[in-house]
Amino acid sequence: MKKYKEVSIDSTTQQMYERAQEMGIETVWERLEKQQPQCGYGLLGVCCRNCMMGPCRINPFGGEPRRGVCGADADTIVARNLLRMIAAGAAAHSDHGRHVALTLLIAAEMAEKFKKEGKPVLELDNMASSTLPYQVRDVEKLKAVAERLGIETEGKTVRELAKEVAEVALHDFGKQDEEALAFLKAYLNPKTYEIFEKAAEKAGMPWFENGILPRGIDREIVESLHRTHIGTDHDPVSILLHGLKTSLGDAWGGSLIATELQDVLFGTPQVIKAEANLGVLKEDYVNIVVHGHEPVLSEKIVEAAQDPELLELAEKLGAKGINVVGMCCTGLEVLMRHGIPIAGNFLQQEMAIVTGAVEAMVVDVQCIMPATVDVARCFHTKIIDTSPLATFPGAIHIKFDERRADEIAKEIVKTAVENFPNRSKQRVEIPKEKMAGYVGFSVEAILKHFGGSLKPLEEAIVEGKIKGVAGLVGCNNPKIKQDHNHIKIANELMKRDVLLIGTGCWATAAMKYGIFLPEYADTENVGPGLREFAKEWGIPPALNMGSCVDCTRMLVLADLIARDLNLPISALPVVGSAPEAMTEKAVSIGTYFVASGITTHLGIVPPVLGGPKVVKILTQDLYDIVGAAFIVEPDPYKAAKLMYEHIMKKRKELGI
Ligand code: XCC
Ligand code: SF4
Repeated sequence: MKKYKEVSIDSTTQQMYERAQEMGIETVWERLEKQQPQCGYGLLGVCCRNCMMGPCRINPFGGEPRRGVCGADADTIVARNLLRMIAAGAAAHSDHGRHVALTLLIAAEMAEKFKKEGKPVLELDNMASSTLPYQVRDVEKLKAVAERLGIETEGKTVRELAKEVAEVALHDFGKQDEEALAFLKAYLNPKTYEIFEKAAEKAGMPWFENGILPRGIDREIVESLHRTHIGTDHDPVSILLHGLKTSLGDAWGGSLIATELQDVLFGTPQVIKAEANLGVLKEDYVNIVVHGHEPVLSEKIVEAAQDPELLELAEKLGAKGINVVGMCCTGLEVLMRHGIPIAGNFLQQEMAIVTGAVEAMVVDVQCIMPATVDVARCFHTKIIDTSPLATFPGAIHIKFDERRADEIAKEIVKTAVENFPNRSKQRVEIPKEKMAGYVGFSVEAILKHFGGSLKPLEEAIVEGKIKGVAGLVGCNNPKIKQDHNHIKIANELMKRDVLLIGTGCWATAAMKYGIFLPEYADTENVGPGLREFAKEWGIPPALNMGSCVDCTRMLVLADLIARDLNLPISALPVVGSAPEAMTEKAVSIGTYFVASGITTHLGIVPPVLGGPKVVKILTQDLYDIVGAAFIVEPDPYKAAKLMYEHIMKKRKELGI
């Protein structure tokens, strides 16, 4: 068993991990230990199970077997496996995006139906009626998205516009022509577009019509599975080019649609102060943890928790109120928009239950460990699964239906409230630590903060006050001490006057250590230039841009800077990093960052080392193809140095 100090730098995790050990509860760290030694073939990416002549594996030391039964070599197998990871990650993000687009469409159609039934027309036309399960909270954003897409906005009701925008989004998923995605065309600057168009030709594969421009979000994912089927694509170059294309369908399609339409439905984040870490759980309250990814659910849980009848019930049962807190990305969604506290990142999901103070963990999709059900069995906690596509054996199933969102959300909250009397008070131990921070830095909020344009930021970069911008993303991974690399890399970059923007479990990590407080700029972890800039503008030295799908906010921001300077994104002094990457989604994000022109660091070695050609393409050749590539470096200090060097190289190329 590990010592508590080995698993995390977060004292709340350490405390709860120790408690779990005392109670004999198995957690992610024990399960990882039981997996040791992990399969060397798997780690190198050289095993293939794509057909039933296999499984095959290649000798990574150059001896026999050099080929699978079909004749595929190590590079083919590694490239195929990587493409499947990208496709799965893109699928997860994009299916989330589809769900949001469908929700907007359903709401618009319901508004139309109610209108015909003679309900208040004005409210329904504006999609502001409380009879609708989902309303349009940000009409300005809806108009802005519509305008970008070239949809005529004059004289149209909110309802009509919402329907049209949702339809364009849904069309991008299923369209069959060779044109690039409508959303991509609407958001991407022409210089980067041109790079996508010419990428395949540069890589020596002119038969890729339109290069790596994604045509249909679903289509590229399906084609990934097709290409990797036995006996189809065997050239690591074309396999990886399609990987770039699929990931771009995620970036400038699925994830972008998720972010933009969530803003339309739930409001575009604005700067707001909130709190993070397990200390946000409250001893005398009904604690509900919303965990997963889709605010289509968590927004409604937050609403239902304010229902007077449910609050009354909670009081009747001895609670002071209902405390909704977040976990992982859905937590970030409600944090960004409403300042709902976030209890933790990926490796804290079991820890939250170990407090003994959680009445219900309400989950939807992605990054939810099935082990939560086992940990919950040791307490009174109920795991409630809600998505028709994610069922957890042993959980309570209250499946969500957007048309009856309010009713179901209330049922879920009621289930949690009624569980309060089952809590054993003696078995509650909530860590005290929590940290405040400013969140809500959407592109719109950043623009507003800088007085309507990115000029102040651009000038600071040109002057050298800020050397560049780093986008930090991604998960926790128990192979790395929780948050350790997130924080080290962040500090090492800020020391070198690199402004940070970030999302996902990185953002929660940063918030827990106070990095989202403006005061953090006064610490020794921030260089003088960045400190001056942060103080001048009253911002923290790192900006929380939201959840994983909100990585597209970072892309849109980079794209705006690129537009202002009339450059492709790849010319900018920007870098990306996923210091503790874990999911297939992180692989897709890393790939689309690189494809979009942002050189990106991975702190976990992805399973590619068994394919030398693949490694060369990913870490070198891509510079010539898209102007960016991967940096793989597990050591956070070395990683930060390499990222900084990349920024300085870009500055030099720009002559600044
Ligand atoms: Fe999941 Fe999104 Fe990774 Fe965290 S960061 S472990 S993907 S919750 Ni996106
Ligand atoms: Fe083996 Fe080829 Fe089948 Fe893969 S596709 S399992 S390498 S025979």
